[in-house]
Amino acid sequence: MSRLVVVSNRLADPRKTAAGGLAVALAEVLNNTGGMWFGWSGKLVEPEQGGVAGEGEVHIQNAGAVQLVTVDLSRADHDAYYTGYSNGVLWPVFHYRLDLADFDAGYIAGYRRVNQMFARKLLPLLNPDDIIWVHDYHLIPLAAELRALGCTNRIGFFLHIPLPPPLILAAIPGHDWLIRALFSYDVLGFQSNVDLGHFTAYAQSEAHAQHLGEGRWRAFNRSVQASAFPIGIDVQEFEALTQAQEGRDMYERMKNEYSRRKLLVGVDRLDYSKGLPHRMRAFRELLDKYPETRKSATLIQIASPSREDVTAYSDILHELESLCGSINGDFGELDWMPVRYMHRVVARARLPGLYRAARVALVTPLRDGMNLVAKEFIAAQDPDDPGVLVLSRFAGAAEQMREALLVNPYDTAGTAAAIHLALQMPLEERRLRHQALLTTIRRFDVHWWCETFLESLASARSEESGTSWLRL
Ligand code: ADQ
Repeated sequence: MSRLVVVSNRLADPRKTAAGGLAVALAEVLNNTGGMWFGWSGKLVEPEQGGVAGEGEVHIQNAGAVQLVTVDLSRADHDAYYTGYSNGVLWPVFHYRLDLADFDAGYIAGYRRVNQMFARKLLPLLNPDDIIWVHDYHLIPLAAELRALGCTNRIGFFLHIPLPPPLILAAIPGHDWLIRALFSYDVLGFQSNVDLGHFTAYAQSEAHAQHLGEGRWRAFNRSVQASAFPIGIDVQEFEALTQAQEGRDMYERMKNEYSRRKLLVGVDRLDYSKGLPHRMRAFRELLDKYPETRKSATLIQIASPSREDVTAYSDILHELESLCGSINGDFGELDWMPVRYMHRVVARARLPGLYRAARVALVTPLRDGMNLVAKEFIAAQDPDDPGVLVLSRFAGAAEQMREALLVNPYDTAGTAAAIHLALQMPLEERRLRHQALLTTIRRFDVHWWCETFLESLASARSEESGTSWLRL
């Protein structure tokens, strides 16, 4: 069996519960193949500490059978590659937010420099038959840089965030370079059929790619297999967390605390793609339009700190604080506060108890690659008395989770009406919807995702024989 090498911007220690389902699932495959996980160490080296652009010290440590290999970044590289190009250009544009993109011409050079450095550091550690799986938008050009150094391994890429339509992509200076770089992979994985459709539309209209059938595309002297592989969660692991002591304690505490009210819950990273202000406006509309929900509904909104050095993120923080404050100010009573907002991370072991105690989950991003909170909420429910998922049609998860109450988060009145419906939904309908959703997330769990992607990558090579990798 070939060794698996996973490359991502950051690594999670697979031995820790806090790492979450994705890290656990990847660790399982990495463990089985004695694999390697490669990425940024998280360490920043300032110029006065000797940090030089395009250079970084490599650290190697073992976690069981898995080798963790990390590279430090200089301040200049971090600012251009991570804050600048990845989070200042690719993240907003891929989430359809051209208005928030900062197209500083210097960022792309730093982005390329770090991808080149990763390729240089990774190449000597590779065996000829290793399978390489690259993750996410930080590392789009990595395969092209590895190929330029002579690497002939199978390389796959999975994009965790959405891919926008060609006309939005075309706003990025250098978009043709980015998409051309995707053709250095053997397999491309997207979260949804919508994203896949955007890739193929771009491939045809801008790159004049030729369709070879069954999802294979040829352009720039290379062919690539492109498919949708919607990411899932580890349902069994999440159910076990729900039944564990901490999960049960949290559930009991929440049930007692909110015994007279119906609990609504939102759990997100504090990111403008998650639609938090829109959600608060819809909740306000609910209290306004449906007075019976006052005093009977409480929304707990957890928003974990994220990328606080980017201006758009501090703007969203202030907007959210002000919206929550005004809802509580206008509707709150001595014995009831409509919104409990917390700007922090909740320990992973406690999330299932919180989800299970909630009657409704609000997962209403403006755009999201998948959104795993939607799936975690379903996995944590009591099948005999389950809560209801209110889900944005713009989350990748909406493609699979049709039995949720799908909403348009830009439509404040429509979202408020859906939340009202969710709060009123009879038990029988809640059970039926939950059962259908649970069946889907069980079938397409994170193990399915890993296996189908890797099977596709393993079979990619035989079809590809005879192609010159180096002609790019
Ligand atoms: P994220 O945007 O980070 O990931 P998401 O899928 O919503 O988004 O959440 C990932 C994990 O973070 C979940 O396990 C969730 O429980 C946890 N989490 C989120 N907020 C939290 C909080 N406040 N406290 C504790 N835990 C929290 C990107 C894409 C998504 C895609 C994932 C996986 O943006 O669209 O689903 O990758 O591919």
